[in-house]
Amino acid sequence: MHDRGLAPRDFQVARQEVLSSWPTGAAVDIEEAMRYQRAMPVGRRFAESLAAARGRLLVQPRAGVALIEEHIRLLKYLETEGEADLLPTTIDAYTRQNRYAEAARGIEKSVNAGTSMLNGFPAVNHGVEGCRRVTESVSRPVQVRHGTPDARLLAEITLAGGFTSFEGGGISYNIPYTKNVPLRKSIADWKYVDRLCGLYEENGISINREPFGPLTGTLVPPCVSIAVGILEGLLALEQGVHSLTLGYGQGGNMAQDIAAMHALRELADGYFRQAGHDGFDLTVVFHQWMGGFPEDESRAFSIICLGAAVACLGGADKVIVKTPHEAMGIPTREANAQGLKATRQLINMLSDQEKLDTETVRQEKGIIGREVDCILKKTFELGRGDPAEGAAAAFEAGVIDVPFAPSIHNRGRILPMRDDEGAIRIFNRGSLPFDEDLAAFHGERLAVRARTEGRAVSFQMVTDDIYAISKGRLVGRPK
Ligand code: 8ZB
Repeated sequence: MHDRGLAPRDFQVARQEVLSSWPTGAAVDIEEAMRYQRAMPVGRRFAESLAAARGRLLVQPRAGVALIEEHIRLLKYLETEGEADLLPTTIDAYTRQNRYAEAARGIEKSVNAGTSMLNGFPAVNHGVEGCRRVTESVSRPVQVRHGTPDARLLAEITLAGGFTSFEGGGISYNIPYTKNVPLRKSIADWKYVDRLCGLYEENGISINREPFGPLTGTLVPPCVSIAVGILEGLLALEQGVHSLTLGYGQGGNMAQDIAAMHALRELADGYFRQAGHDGFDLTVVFHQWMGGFPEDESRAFSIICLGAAVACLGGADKVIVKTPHEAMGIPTREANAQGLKATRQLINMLSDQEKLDTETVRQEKGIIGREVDCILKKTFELGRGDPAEGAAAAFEAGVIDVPFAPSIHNRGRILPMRDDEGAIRIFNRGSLPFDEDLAAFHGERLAVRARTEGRAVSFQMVTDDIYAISKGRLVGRPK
């Protein structure tokens, strides 16, 4: 197998630079951090909790506020009142952009205001000791959730701070989140993050890694999300990551969503083994609807519960929950717990039932498999077998194309829309390397909808679809 692991010497040089780039970096002593992690109770370890749950669907919220004590109270509430299995720490937007001086002002303002003036927890500013106070205060594993293209310092500080899982990837935390960051730069910076996790791993400390599956959360075809997840998975495994969770965001059509979850697990497993990896621990996470929500809380619960059902029927290991406040912004802790409880009720009721496996689900899974194979075959050709070079070249060529992404390094030429049953299909495939049969399949499905609605397939359908769910429907039908 080709060894693409970051060279030890390059990694050491980069670490010095990263740790000296902001004062709190100096407190990271990796030997001491490993001793600290090794002494943590197994109940607060993410990878071990995922592995121990096999078959039982775990529930996790998103949450993060500016101040340590306030953040601890929030997590404790979600753990006790919300009965969350796994806890998050959502990082604020300044920290995600490495703007630590502004994060510091946000902390100051929050102290003065007596409430959070940041949209998440500024972990870099709070430093190793601040992070340890958080992770030590709860009895569940805590994951870092963010959206950071260069997360090297954030990873150093949070892993030394007792976090045991780290979300993101060089593609999924660049393309949907930034405008100008070159893909080759973010992929290189994430090799550092994965190598850091790999280093902990080699020292007997498992750190779970979770690429961000939903991407823009806006009519993303399953094949695009899955292809990116597999590439980021390969990049993580190459650096020595062992516990890997790949994600998928709810699209809305149940058969397609269930099929996508099964396809994600099976395809990823196949590609990883084909690349010579084994002994990895792969789990899958389902994200409840990442698109626009209605303001009406009862209607929001309906979307949350459909997501909970599909997560269960699709065999997810974990579900990330939304809240009835989604349309309004950051939820109160009470609303957050409500989302958790609604999800839990549904999961409990479905867990006693047999999994659904219909002909339609099998068909959808077959289609997704062929699509992903087309995309990845071309990607590996372009990269001569290297997933990093392949990913960069594939985005340049539009072989991978994420709809509605802000990045200039994404072609943005594909046009996805819903078919007559609400499944996400592709109207204009841009440069996605589909064969003729696949292209024809998408066209046929969209023609059925056009007939039903008595209008031609057009960009108007895309716009209608984007707002449909928040207006109470799945498919954006004409009035
Ligand atoms: C890409 C993820 C977006 C989702 C939620 C948003 C949205 C962001 C926080 C948060 C609770 C926070 N989100 N920041 N939820 N606390 N600090 O992530 O509402 O659903």
